[in-house]
Amino acid sequence: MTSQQVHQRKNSMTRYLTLAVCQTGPVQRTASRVETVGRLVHLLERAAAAGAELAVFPEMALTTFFPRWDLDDDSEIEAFYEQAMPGPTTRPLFDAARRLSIGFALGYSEISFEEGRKRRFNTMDLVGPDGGLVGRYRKMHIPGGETPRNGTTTHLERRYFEPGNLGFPVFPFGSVRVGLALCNDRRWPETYRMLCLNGAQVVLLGYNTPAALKEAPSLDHLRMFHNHLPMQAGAYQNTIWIAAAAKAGVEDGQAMLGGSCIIAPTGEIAALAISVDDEVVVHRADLDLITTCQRVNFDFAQYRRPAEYRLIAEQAGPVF
Ligand code: CDV
Repeated sequence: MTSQQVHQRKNSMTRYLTLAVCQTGPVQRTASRVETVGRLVHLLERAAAAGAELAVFPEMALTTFFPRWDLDDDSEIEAFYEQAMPGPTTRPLFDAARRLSIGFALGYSEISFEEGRKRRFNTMDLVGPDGGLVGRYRKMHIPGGETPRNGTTTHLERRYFEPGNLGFPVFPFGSVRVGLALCNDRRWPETYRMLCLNGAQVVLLGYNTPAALKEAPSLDHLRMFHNHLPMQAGAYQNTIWIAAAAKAGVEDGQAMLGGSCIIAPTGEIAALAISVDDEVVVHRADLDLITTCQRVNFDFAQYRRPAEYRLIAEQAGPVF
């Protein structure tokens, strides 16, 4: 067997999924949905041209990150939400997925009518390469408050969204199991562990993180570190690939962090965005690395002690 044949044989035995992170620059409030969806379609085309099979867009990719504002008028607020996915203006993205034969995950603000009432969720949909819905996730960890706190950054997600009610689902994407997460979810180890225990091999994550917070300016220099740290730990400790797409650049006067990346189950950043603008980052993810990392340290079935971890599920915070 020639060395090329050995290489080809090794490749055919190794399973890969080519991932794309579609970071966006700012989406200003003045931008129309048609204009923004056009940008996303262009990013998807670039991802597909680079060989990607699955792409992820940021949290609330269709609009400005409006929870930075103290808004009361319902019609003004609901202009940021989607009542149908796909709807007339988002349909071109689904058509592009089918045309390009690429899947994607899209974060957006969702209005749904359930249990006899109108409900608002911070949502991410996973769409297959046929343009069909594969699965839906609704953000679990909703940060901020319902009213502004004096002198600190306004972050009113809890006014605009209720916590997710769909658990931490994992969906089949071809032969790969994919979980979804949104922004603040990435800071909580429970997110990754729940997705891992549900069988995820790849987690797609979208986020909107301000580059500075008035609560603690002394920590501003750590914003990027605190962005990557929990995702790298989450990937390593749960032996998963993570593809995380940020909103970046100055959006309606607020600088958004960026730092979109693809992280391996080793905890290493395999690919990283270098701009604070629309950018596509691609990496051919070696899925066999998952089992290698499991073999080295994380044979869960053998070593985990679930009976000893009951407090994690029963108690929210420390009791002194
Ligand atoms: N969109 C978010 O969930 N943002 C939060 C912060 C900044 C409140 C985050 O964890 O990045």
